Formats: sequence, C-alpha cells, structure tokens
Amino acid sequence: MKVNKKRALSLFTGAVLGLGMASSAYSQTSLEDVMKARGLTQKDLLAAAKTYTPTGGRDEYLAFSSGGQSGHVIVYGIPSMRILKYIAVFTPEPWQGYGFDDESKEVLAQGRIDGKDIVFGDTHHPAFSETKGEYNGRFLFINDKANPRIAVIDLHDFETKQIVVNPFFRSAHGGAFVTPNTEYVMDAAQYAAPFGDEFVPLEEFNEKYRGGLTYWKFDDKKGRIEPENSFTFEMPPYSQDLSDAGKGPSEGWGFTNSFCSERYVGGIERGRPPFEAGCSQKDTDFMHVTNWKKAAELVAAGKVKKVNGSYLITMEQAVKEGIFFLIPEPKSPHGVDVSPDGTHIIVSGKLDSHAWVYSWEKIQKAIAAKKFEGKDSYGVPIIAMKDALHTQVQVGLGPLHTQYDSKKCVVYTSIYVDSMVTKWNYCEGKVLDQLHIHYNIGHLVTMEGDSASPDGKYLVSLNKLAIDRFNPVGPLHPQNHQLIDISGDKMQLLYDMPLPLGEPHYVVAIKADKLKPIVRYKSGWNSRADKKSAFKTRAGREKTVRDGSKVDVYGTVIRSHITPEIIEVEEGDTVSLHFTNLERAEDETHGFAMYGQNVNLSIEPGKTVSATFKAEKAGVYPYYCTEFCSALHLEMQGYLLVKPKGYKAKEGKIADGTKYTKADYDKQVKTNVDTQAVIDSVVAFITSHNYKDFSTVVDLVTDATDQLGFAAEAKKKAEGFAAKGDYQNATLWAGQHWQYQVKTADLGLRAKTHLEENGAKKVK
Ligand code: RUQ
Ligand code: CUA
Repeated sequence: MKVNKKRALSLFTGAVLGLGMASSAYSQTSLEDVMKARGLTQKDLLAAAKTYTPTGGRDEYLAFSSGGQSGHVIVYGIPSMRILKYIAVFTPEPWQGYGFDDESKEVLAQGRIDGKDIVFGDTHHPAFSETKGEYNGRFLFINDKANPRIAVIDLHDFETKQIVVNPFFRSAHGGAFVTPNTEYVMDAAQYAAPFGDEFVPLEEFNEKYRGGLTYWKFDDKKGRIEPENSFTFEMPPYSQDLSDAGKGPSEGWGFTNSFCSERYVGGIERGRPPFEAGCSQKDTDFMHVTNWKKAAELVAAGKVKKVNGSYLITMEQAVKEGIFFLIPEPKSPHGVDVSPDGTHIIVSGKLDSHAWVYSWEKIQKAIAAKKFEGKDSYGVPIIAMKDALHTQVQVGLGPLHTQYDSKKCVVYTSIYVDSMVTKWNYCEGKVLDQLHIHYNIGHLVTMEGDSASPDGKYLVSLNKLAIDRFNPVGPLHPQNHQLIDISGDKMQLLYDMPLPLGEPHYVVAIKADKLKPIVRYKSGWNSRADKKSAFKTRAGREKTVRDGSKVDVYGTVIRSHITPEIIEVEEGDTVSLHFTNLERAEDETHGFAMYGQNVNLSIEPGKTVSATFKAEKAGVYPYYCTEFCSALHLEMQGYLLVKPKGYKAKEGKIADGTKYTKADYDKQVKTNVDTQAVIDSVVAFITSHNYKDFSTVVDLVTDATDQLGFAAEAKKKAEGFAAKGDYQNATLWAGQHWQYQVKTADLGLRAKTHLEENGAKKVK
C-alpha cells in the first residue's frame, strides 16, 4: 500500500491554519425549537445545565463505584456522569492486559484460594485512603464478598497492586472501611463458617462456626497491606455486616452491624422454615463495638497468638481485655455510618421504619462504668440500648444506608421499600425532605461523604432496579445511578445513568483535584510491582536470548513498529516476550496481540510487560499492535515463526515485493524537505511563545524532539545507502525518515493548538 503523501501533508497544513467545517442546520435551531421537538420542560433544561459538560470540560468530583459481580471498579465523573475507566481488580480485563501479562497475573495469583485461581469477585464497598479522616487521593481499597479478599488500587496510575485473602473467613461483606489515618482497613465476615479448613456439620454451628472482623494493617509508604501484621477479632456467628471506623472522639474504635443473630441455619429442603424466616424473628440484632487501638497494642506487646500465621484475638481474650462489646440495634440492620465529627453512629434496620442514632458519649460512659444489661451466650457484654441511644426517627419503610451532608446534623438515608431518599436532621430528630427515586435504592453517596468534612453538593442514588428507565435491552437490565442536587433545601433529581457492568453496591466520590495520576511510567517500569522491570529494554538494545528451550525476547514498541518484527523459535520452546513502550507522549499506548496464543498486552508509555507461553505447534503466528496509535498503526506488525524441530533454513534473502529506483528516492527526499518546512513553521510558532509555562507543551516538545532524533538517524541511513547507489534501502529509509517527521509534526501541532487554546503569549 502506498500512502498519498501530498494529501497527508496538506492535511497538516490545513490543521496549522485551523480550517474547520462550519456546521449548518443544527446550530441554527433555537433553544425553543429543541425543547419543543424533544418535549423538554424548563426544569429539564435546568437539570441539563447542571450536568452538561462541554467538550474538553472536566468534572468536579470523581466517583469510584464497585463493579459488583464484574469484579472491577467503575470510575465516573460527577456531575457529568460520564464513565472514565473500568479498573480491573479481581477479574481479568483484556483492554488493560490485566490477567494476560505476567506482571498482572502475579497480582491475580495473590488472590488464589487453596491454590485455585479465582477469576471473579463480588465487589461491594470501595474506600479511599485517609489522612486525619480526609481523603488523601492516594489509594482505593475494595472488598470481594464471595471470596473474602481485599484489593489495593494505587490512584497514581489507577492500577490494582495487591490482593489479600482473609485467613479465617469464607465470605466478607463488611469491608472495605479505613481508619482515619489508614492504619487499618476493616473487613467483617458475613456468613459464619468454621475458621479452619476442616468440615464441621451444621449441628455444631453454635460452637464451631464463627463470625469475625479483620483489621488489615496498611503500610502507607509501600502502599501495601501487611498480612503478617494484621489481626482478626473472633466473633459470634451473627452474620456480621457493614462496618465503619470511629473518628474524632471515637477514633480507635470500630462499629460493625450484624443480622441473623438468631443463629438460624436454614434447611428448606428438610422441611425447615427458610433462612429469611429464621433470621428475622428477633426484634433486635447486635452492633459490634471493637477497640482496634488497644488490640494493636496487644499485638505489639506480643500478647496475641497467631493461628495459621495470622493474629487472632479470641472472644475470650477480647472480653477479658475489654475491647469488644455488643449493643442491640433494630431488626436486620444494614448500614452503620459514623458522623463526620465521630460523635454519633446511625444504623437503620431493613425491617424497621426508623433510623437509630447512637451517641458515642453514652456508649463510652456505659463502657467506663461497666454498665451492661448482660452477656450474650459467648460471654460478650451487652450495653443496653437505652444507655446508648440518642434518638430514633421515622424515616420510611426499609431504611438502609446513611450519608452525611456538609451542613451540620443533616443526613440522607436510602429507603429501599418506599424507593426514596429521606433528608433529616439527626441532632433534632426530624425529617426535612423526601424525594422519590426509581426504583429501590440501595446505597447512596454524597461528595466526600465518608470523610471528616463532607462536601454535600450532589448525591448519587444507587438503585437496585431500573425497570422502565432506559431503552429495553433484554431481561437483564442495567443498574441505574441517579444524580440528585442537594445544594438547596429541596432535593432535585438531575440525571439517570445506566451502569451495565454488574451490580455496583457502593460508590465513594472524591474532589477531582485531589487526584494526581501520572501520564507515563518511568522508562522500563513494572507497574504492578512498582519497580524497574528486569526486562526493561532500551531503543537499539533489543535482543533474543536462548537458554535451552527457554527463549526471552527483549523488545520495544514505538510508533509505528514493534522490534523485533520477526521472532524465530522452535516447536516446544517456552517463549517470554518482554516489551517496553519507548513512548513518552501522553496517551500513546500500544497493544500487542498474537494469533492463537492467548497473548494480549497493553503497553502504556514507559511500561514493560511480559507474556509467557509455550510454542507448542509449528506454524506462522502474526502479531500486531491493537491500539490505533498512529497513521501507520496497521503496519505495526510482525511474525512469530515456530519452526518444526530440526528445521534447516533455506538459502537466500527475503525478496522485497516492490523495487525502488533513484527517481523514487529523489521524490521521497523532496516530500521530506517539504514536511520539514511544516515542522519548522510549527517549531517557530512554539518557540516564539512562552511554551515553557505549559507543562503539557513541554512534554510534547520533549516527545517531538525524540522523534526528530529518530528522524535524523533514519535520514543518515538513507543517505548512506544512496551514496552507495543502493536505492532500494535508501528509499525505504527515506520513507522511515518521513514517518518520524509525520509523528513530530503531529506532536508539534498538538502543542501549537494547546498554546493557542490556553492563551500563550508571544515572547519574541
Ligand atoms: S450492600 S444495599 Cu453495602 Cu453490599 Cu447495602
Ligand atoms: Cu501501536 Cu498501533
């Protein structure tokens, strides 16, 4: 294929001059016409104006949503509700190469259970790392309910770095919740089970099945959980549910709900009433109150024994040390939410129409006075409800979760059965406003709502059912996240966003300017291990190393070629491909896919990734770049040749399909000279402005300079061949020279546009 270079060049010139196509009919339609045609009201327009984000615009908040059964995390902007990223966590995800490259496979392997690969997760509750109770924008944690695991996502590159498996539990719902300085990440069990690996019949449920709460120790500097320094509270088999960490006066303590404190074990097929009946008989369940500061001191003092290599605080020890208490709470509770100032704890019971506000001051007094109404059957002291309760408020049928506003004492509670959000004042105990949503709200989130200083502003309602809100797409519906304006006295519904990737349970939202993600890695970076890769390869140092039947290919990718372009191995070899992306340009990711080997990589600028596979069958295996990275992206290709055992190479050279002459060479040189003129004019524009004040432009200029360097090398090669009269190679290298020029021009034009759009000043 021959590219029409004249045309390509004229496209550049067009862009330089800023020639745009004027749009016609649409821009002439008045606002009234559009409203009429689409049946929009003034109210709709107001809502649209509050969420619409013009091209190039940014969101004020970023929301991190659990991806439910997908095992991922979904990132979207607020108020635009535009999805920005899926972060692969517990499940392989091809676009990111997650679960395909060797580096991320190692992360997933950390999540194995009994040696078995678990390649999905049921993600529920994301939580940001905190400093003094404020989101610091550094890490995100998320739990897997089905397989009791916690993952650590680094927000400097939005990648999953670590997965830890709970050493005791068989499920975990009450995570992830962090302590105010991210000392610990809380994760509570859900369905009681024996703590060991052994079989225990249900007849021994009360004696041998256990619930619990793990405090995972987090090393903030390394950005990793330390399983060896984490500890678990053994708890009665009460189906521990959500948790939250205390703040301010309650810092050092944790609160965990439970349901089914009846300890019912089901058995519908044996003629026994089902779980749902047996687990909802009592009027109250228990809130579990734990003192993690004291527990950590016990661990540090060597007073806690390790079981299966992990610290376990038995109920007996916790009771003896006075670090574990129970308080009755409304029937089948779900959310437990500590107020931003740490003075109150709000709990709602799914089968009760009240929200219950507990006072930390009262709880503390009861603990200090050892004033208990009794003990449960495991000897855990119970604080009487009346000694702990501040007030209870009728908020609606089926209250679940509560979020805090920036306004003092104001909260929002999700009301599942009534499908609404109730805004109320927990200090005075009165309802302020109610808004119907569609339909069956689960969690809800306010901006920075779990921090010590919530921002209020917006609320997102995570609805369990979408029913008729969107165009029908078959029996399985997307989820519906509804954006609500909470800045005024009355809540106002703004927007419906379908989320079609599993059932998100909880979302946390952070001020966007707290996040400072990188745009490129340091060259040769193993992003999963956060260190320089042993397989880092520099330009010109590509090589293939054979050791017996193991072949290591140290390769590079850059617009628009993969080095090497021909890889030869023998049938039966184990092949490890290692590719480093040499790009420094923003958003110049290259992909790598190969026929029939399940090899699929995402190589972001600076990253080094590997793919290991066994070349079992002789044959020809084309590979190529999967990201449309450049004009000659389709040409970013190569061949893996798997030769039969003992194959003898035939004599002779590879014959080019097309022959070139001096005339071809001269023509190419002329094109290159013309292109250089375009580049020079762009360079003149940039350097005559204060471009150094724009970091984006400085980066682009660095990249462009790189490309020009490559261009110069190619030009030299072309001239060398031309001098020898080898016009075949001379023409091809001159063509390569032009390829680099095109990339330079592309970068230069991006820089120029950026300067023009951001009001750069002329300096000379
Ligand atoms: S869940 S709708 Cu947090 Cu797992 Cu409540
Ligand atoms: Cu690199 Cu397409």
